[in-house]
Amino acid sequence: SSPVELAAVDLGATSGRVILGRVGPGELELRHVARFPNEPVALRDGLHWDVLGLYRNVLSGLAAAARQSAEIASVGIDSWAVDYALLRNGRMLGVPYHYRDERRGRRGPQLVHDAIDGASLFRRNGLQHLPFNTVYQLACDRADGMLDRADAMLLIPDLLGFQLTGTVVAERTNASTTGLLGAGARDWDRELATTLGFARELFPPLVDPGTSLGAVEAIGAPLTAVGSHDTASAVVAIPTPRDDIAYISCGTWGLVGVELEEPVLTDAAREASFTNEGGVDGRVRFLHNVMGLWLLSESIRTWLGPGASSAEQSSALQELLAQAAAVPASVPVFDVDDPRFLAPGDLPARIAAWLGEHDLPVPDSRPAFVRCIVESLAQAFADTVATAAALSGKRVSAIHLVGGGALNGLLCQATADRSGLPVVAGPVEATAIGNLLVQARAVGAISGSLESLRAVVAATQRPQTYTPTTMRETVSYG
Ligand code: LRH
Repeated sequence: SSPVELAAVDLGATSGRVILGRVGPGELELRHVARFPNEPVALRDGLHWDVLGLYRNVLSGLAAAARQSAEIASVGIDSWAVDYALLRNGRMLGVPYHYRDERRGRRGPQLVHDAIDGASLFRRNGLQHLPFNTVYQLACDRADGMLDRADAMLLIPDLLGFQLTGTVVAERTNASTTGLLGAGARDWDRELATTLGFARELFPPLVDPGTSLGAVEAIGAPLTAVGSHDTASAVVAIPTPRDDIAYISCGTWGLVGVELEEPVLTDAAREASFTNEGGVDGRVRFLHNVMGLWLLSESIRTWLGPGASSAEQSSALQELLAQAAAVPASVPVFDVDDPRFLAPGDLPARIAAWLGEHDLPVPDSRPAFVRCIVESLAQAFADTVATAAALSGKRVSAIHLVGGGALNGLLCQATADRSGLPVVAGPVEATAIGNLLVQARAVGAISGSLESLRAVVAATQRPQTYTPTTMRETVSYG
């Protein structure tokens, strides 16, 4: 088979991109075509995604891709998980909410747990309790009377795919983050939906990654379902076929875990806040959501004020990281997973309050603050890798860190030091690569198991290895 050109649309919580890929056996080349910010909008009723702006940018990005490529064989879309639009007769009912909306986060779990307790829910859906899981958000919509008129619930990539093709489906890896798929069978849990008062028709037919979803007329290529949950695509692109590794998909979130064949539905897994999300090819992504680079980006946003552009924010971050490298690693460490850090706003003040409550010193400069965040993240990454190994019984001899976090050398080294394991960092564009590889296999340009897709990544990408220095003194909290 000969190489093909494919387009990946990858939407993250802070920015989106359209990337062209040339993929064939042992071949993988990326060309960045478009990059655009993804800025939430606060309305009176809460925090929303600007889905129309995103769709417009996807369309113009795809048009630019079509101009730059002789022939695009397929398009694939992935984004962050859990969020959705409600529709009736193909028409959107309102603007999708952002998972960081605080009010819904407070109401949803209570509404659901009135009908089913957390432990029973975990046994059914295998998901980590996050206050924004789709099941909780839908419970808010139901309480607000918003489900009365809806005849479909489409997750963000499925929503954009529907606008491009008219096809109504639910891609399975992303659907696994709703809390409404059975952990074992990976089909909609109709009984659970009925218990919660959600109509059957809300949930579209499930499709697996690799399914062709119809033509995108604007560019004369078919849309192919990929691991449309960005984390599922990122895990496809881990640059090794080896099994004895843990991964960290590090962007806004740090998704830390291992890949398994079967879910782990034990009480211990639930108590450790582990999740069993659906991976490509039926694998299980057994992981825990660590708060991630959000802690850095939101702190910078607070320090620079609301007027700063995303370019100004990222150059401020680079500068502070360089200064933070000179701060000793023996800064205090806080629990990055405290839910108080979830909502947008003044994070440095909330971190300072956490440290004060735990009788720990508050860093006295911005570089020291940044170092404190980096070390706290690294400690959580290290602890979570150890817990993933213990809960799954899997041997872990290296950590693969993929995504934007791979550019953060301070964080990669701190993770190596605090875990005592080598950290192999990269590729940065793992999500787009996973998206492209699944498309390439679907159109026949490459073939084989996930391991052989990963071998293509290993053969073409150059990750950087961070070796642990002798374990420094590790600080524990709580
Ligand atoms: C990362 C991510 C993560 C989800 C969160 C909502 O982008 O998809 O896997 O838990 O966003």
